[in-house]
Amino acid sequence: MPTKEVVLLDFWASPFATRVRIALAEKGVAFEGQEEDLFGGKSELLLNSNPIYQKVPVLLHDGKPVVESTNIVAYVDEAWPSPPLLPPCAYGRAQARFWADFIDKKVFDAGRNIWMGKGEELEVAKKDFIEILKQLEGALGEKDYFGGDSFGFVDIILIPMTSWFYAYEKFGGFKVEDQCHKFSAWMKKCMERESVAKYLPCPQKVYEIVIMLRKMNGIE
Ligand code: GS8
Repeated sequence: MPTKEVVLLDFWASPFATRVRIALAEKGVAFEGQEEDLFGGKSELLLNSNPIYQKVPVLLHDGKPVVESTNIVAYVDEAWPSPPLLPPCAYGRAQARFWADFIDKKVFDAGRNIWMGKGEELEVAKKDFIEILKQLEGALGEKDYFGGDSFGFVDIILIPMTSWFYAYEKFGGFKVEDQCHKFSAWMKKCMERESVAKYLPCPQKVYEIVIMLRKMNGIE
């Protein structure tokens, strides 16, 4: 059993685990990160605390596990209420949950279709990916952040995904910035935050992981 109050079962390149790191940093909560070896062998602690999915991240709060990153970020917001991440009104919260769910269902898988794709499949994957970013730009509107003036829940769910964009761009032969100006401006604004700058994985290192994943999937 971990003795620290807040322990995160982590993997540095995981955009899902990065969400939790950023959320804890925004709340000023000290935590102990335990890096998992996802390709070598998962710890007993991970297997026991997330028996259903056996995935990172897992947040252990006083030894009690919370799993699934969006669920964990919502838990962090309730357990440490200040500063709030979700909006105060019910409608704003419903909107935030809708977009978090959209991001969960769409962004990572669309990116994988790019780095796994070839020929016509790759062209379709790129088109789909840009379409998703355009839909997100629609949700952002003229606001600085998804929730309005301050960095919040949806920003935390989405920003870690962007550390994989460099790999998508390299394998897809395109630039997000050329096609989605508003999205790129939002990314840059988020990067200025200490929590994001500190915990976002290095895009070049993520690219190396993607090269490895392509090899593991038999793509050269
Ligand atoms: C996804 C976590 C996940 O895919 C969440 O927490 O939001 N819906 C979950 N974790 C990956 C690492 S990042 O790609 C993982 O732990 N994979 C190990 C495995 O699949 O065995």
